[in-house]
Amino acid sequence: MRVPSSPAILPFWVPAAPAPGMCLHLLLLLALCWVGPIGGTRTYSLQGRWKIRSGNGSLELPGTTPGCVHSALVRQGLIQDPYYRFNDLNYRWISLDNWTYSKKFKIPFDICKWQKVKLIFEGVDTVAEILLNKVTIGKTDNMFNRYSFDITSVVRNVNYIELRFQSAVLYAAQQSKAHTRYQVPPNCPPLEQKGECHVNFIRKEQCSFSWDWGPSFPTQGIWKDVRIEAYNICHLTYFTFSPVYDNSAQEWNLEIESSFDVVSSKPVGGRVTVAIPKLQTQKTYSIELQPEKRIVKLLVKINKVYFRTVELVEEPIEGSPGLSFYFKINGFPIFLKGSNWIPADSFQDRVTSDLLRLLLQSVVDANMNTLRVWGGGIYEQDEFYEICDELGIMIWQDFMFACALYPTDKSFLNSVRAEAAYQIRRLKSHPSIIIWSGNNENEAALMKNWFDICPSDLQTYINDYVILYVKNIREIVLAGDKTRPFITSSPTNGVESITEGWLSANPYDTHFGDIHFYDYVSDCWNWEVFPKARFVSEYGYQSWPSFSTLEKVSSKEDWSYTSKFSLHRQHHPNGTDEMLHQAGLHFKLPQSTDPLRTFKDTIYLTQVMQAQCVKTETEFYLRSRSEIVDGEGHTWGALYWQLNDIWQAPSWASLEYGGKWKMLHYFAQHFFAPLLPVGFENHDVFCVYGVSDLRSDHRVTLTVRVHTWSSLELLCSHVTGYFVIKAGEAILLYNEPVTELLRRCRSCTRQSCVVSFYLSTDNGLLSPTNYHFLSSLKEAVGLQKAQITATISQQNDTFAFDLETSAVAPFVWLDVGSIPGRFSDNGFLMTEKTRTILFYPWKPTSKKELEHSFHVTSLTDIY
Ligand code: BMA
Repeated sequence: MRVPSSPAILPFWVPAAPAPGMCLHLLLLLALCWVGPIGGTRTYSLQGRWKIRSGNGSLELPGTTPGCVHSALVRQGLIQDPYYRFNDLNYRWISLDNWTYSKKFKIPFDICKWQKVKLIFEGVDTVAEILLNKVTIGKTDNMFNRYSFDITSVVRNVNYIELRFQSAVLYAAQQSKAHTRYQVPPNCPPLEQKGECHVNFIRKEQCSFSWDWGPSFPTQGIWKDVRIEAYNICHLTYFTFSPVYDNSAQEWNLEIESSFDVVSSKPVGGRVTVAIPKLQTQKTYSIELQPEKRIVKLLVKINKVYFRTVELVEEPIEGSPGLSFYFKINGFPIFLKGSNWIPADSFQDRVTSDLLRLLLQSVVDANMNTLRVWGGGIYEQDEFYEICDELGIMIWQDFMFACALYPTDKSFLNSVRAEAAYQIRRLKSHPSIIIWSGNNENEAALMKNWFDICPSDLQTYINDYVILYVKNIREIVLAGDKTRPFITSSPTNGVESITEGWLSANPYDTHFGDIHFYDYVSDCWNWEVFPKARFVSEYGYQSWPSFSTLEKVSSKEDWSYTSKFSLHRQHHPNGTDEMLHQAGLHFKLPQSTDPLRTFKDTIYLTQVMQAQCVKTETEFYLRSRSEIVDGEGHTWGALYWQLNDIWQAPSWASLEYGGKWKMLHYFAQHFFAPLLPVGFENHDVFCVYGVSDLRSDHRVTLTVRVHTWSSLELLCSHVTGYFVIKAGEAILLYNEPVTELLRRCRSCTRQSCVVSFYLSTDNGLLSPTNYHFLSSLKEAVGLQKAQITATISQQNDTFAFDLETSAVAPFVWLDVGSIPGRFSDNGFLMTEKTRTILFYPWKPTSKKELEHSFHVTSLTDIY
């Protein structure tokens, strides 16, 4: 008898924000008992030390598995940190070489006693020929696939294994060249990205050939587990499950799928016991398996508990052409608020459990409930999804295709088919995943003709698109998982795209599906520039990471906004100018005569600009959920681009490489709060909406305050009567012409005053305090240089920063450099003389260390 892996299942699973519901972890155990001779499995891990050799043998070094060549070279001191300065270019040779991994090993049990022996790779990156004892046993060409090779006839007690890799860059070029019938664009990334070409011809992390926020490091190596499995009679190769609701019996069943390799030449009889101890559920089934590969499906009735359900609702909306696009989780409409996830590092072996937990905890701490695992990266590690299950983070899971067209020749399709089937099987038991999506922006790329395709050739590419995402991936998804929706692309028009033949003339139609929206030119403080769409799954603005993050990978001569280094790290064409343009619309640009000071001030200002822009845009989407204006609205999702960074560079991220929170992340904590007042102007009328993601209706009052820039004394305050905000709703609570508001508050002008406001419920709940600027801050009158001091004290595991200011201070930014941790709030508008902010360290630190590293900046410091 043996007990295979025992994944946790999470019935009645509720997304984290706003109020975590009951999340019950159940342990599912599958126990097998064969009738007849004793079977069994022995496993031997091949993780650990391997030998790595360069193509011509000039370099030989030890390497660790899981890992890659770059990491091995770093560990041996043969190269520096690949992220340091221009090392991405200096180390390009590594990915252009063809490396070999090898290992001699002795199996610690008598291999002859086993009928079947398999070599299993959970992940090979990417193109390799595999030899065991000098015999080729197979080839790999897809880093997203799991490979299992039968080595029964080749394996001995002492063995020599080799993986002869081919450079991913050279392989991609070769594949593209061999595709002679027509080109499959894009050929190469924009020059600014300093990347490699033809990434669409290899099933490898697409951004590893560079992206507009990331470097080119096309790694080679064994990036996941590798082991030998030996067994007799019969072997369970995997088991997975999904909850299925039986409508007629009105009860839940657990559909368990298990796959067996029956080695015995005769049928094998046995018993399978499914046990869920927490539910006191245990059932035993008798099975008989014929020789060869067998799949067994069992249906187990589940009492008492409910499972997470998901529904993507696309239905007509009154007063609006088109269809809705929103998610119902457990029967309740949920506004998806969050951001987009990219790989946490170019070298996956550096992504530790601690780092994953830290990044995902930051998602929850910022009141997000959803992440989109973007299609240009990787299907994440098991642990990523396990943590999301646990923390209640919903996942929009893309398939790994992005911003490109793809070939559909037989071998490519076979590889993708195996990848899709495997990933569905691996991931479908995670309740955190709520939707599968075929690709990132490839419907848009075709229909908006990003790659200048001749109209007469378009049909060829459309056919390829339908073959890949509809006839293959979609079919595999639907066959493997009936519990979640599938859409072919993001953005897409959903069922409207299907009606138009799977590709819509305008995938950015605000009346259907999701959209991506980027506009770096228009004034982001003006909400009228944003689309009133059903669901916005990408939007954002760039900023620079903090100086303490950049300092680690740069040297003195790099520390200016226009240095060679700064330009090198900016992969988005025109990105540098766009940030300054947007910041310049509302702020004075830093002018210090000290270049280092100007650099630091500019970093600060780009973060202010980004935070303010994404805030305005997100708040617009949040308040557009309950209304239709000119046929548009009913917005039920806002996922900004992007959550995290892959290295230290300017990007759209709100978390820096390593996890430090940018100002935007602190802002997200506010604008994604479950109860939020949103202020804005509509033709000189100041309006406030109340937005609620609370689970029940609430009686609220709104407090509106007016402050003058020139004094810490409050000018005036007004509290409204009671309003009821229904669960999940956004309603107008307040509107007053700005002139009247100013007149009421003595000598106020747009330039001299600022408005703040918050909601309070009658059971004591408070929203964050929000604010509205009545003019650009470069025109503000009365702002004084604020002297802000902090007294730091330790309170158990946290530290209190007691702040005192001499004047009203916008965008107060507390920084403790490289000390890992986050503040309870940051980047805030300080309108009161004192305020206490907490610092939550992620590693042990001391008051002394914090005092030493502490620095505070507010807007007037950079003027
Ligand atoms: C979208 C994303 C990414 C990109 C981002 C910013 O296109 O899907 O490809 O990084 O915009 O340009």
